[in-house]
Amino acid sequence: MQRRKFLGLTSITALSLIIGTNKTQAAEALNQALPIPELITPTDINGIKHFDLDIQVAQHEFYAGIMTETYSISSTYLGPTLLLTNGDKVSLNYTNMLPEETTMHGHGMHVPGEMDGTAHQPIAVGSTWSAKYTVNQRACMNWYHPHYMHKTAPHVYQGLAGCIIIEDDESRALDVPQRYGIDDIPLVLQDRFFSADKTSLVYNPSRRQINMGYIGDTFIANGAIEPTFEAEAKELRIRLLNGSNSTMYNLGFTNGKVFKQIATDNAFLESPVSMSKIVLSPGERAEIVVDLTNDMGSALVLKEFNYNKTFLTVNVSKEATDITTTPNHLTTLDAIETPTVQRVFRLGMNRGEFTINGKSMDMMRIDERLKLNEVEEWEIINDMGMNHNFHIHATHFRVISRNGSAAQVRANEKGYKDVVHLAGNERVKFIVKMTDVTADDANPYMFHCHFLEHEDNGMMGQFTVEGNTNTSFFPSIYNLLF
Ligand SMILES: [Cu+2]
Repeated sequence: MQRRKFLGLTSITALSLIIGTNKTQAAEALNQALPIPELITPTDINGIKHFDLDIQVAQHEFYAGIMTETYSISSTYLGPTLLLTNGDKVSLNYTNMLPEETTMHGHGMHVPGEMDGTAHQPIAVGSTWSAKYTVNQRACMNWYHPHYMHKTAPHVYQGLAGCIIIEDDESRALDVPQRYGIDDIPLVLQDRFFSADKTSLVYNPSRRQINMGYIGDTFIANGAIEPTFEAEAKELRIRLLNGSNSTMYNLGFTNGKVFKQIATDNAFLESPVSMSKIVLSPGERAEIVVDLTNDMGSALVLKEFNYNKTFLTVNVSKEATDITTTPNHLTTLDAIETPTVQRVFRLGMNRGEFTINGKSMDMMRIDERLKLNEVEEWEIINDMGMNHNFHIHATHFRVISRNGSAAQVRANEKGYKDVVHLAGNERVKFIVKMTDVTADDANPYMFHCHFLEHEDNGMMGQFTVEGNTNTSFFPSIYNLLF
């Protein structure tokens, strides 16, 4: 079939294309161990942890012997893991060495508007922008990625994303796996299209793909194609991130092995939830613990079942060097409060542009004005027949109903979330309260669909938060510390 296309071409062109095709067939995925993103050591300056990060053009080996051009953060694809402790004073210093402007947003980070890293805080070519704040939230895994107007999707696609692990006293005291790279691993799940010669990542979605998902034919984990991880015969904690642009992942082990979800986007669950499949929409995180104690010598395949792809093979090949026994009680979450404000957000489309409440994103328009410490109920209504999700910056929410029913809220979405999935024509209600940090008209927060093609094509809005903050989190005063 492929060759028929060449019939009308000159023989030389056809020959070169055929050679190109053969070369493509010869390209083999690098047979490799799962890359574990580096944990970089910050520089302590006057009690502030400085992380220096270079956003750059790079070359990454996905296929044996072939270098693929990427964007990355102080790496060859993706970026290092930033390990933060609740209460840390940090300065994430991003230097833009790309040939174009970008931004770097801390997804899930509870920070003031001017430190949020959205399109309102662009990083000019050759310049450095710093996100400075005091970490003030529970243990979880967040992530950093660009948030540039109309270009979030292509920038993330080229490789710009990294994990932020937050620890606190409670997480450190829990008997859960927490040896990074040994029994506690981040897993950034993505899918990509490569050029025929594998030297570049191809971002060129059609109108249909913008709507229905730009779903690559090659699935990657931490920037590797079907890598393997050598695990100890004990509990293994995997911090899953759906880092794709717009793909729903339905994950599980091919042997049906049951695992426990211990954390949602922004915190531990109160108790682990047992499951054999987990669905994650773009931007969502889930920490799972799989008990490999009795699996010595076996290989477990972590698979994506919607598209029948392998993400990772876990070889249980090492004796346990430190036993953990994940407890049945993990944390106590704050009680869900009674709302005093209601808002409705309808996800739709108008003249080819995605909309929220009939409006496409406008950086000059503030869509909602919130007050600090006011308890709000937001209803998100998906007016379309396609998948969407909904993400709010700088905070977490608690889902209280799905399609009008509290019983339809899944056991594993009862924790702190910052992204919630809505299948076609679904609706969700959640309770949200902004605390500690504010955002003004010049540096507002955003809410949006995290299917990046939808976000880039209008499905996003902006909100401010007004009120008196604790000055220790207020950057203009806090900046004096730097
Ligand atoms: Cu969407």
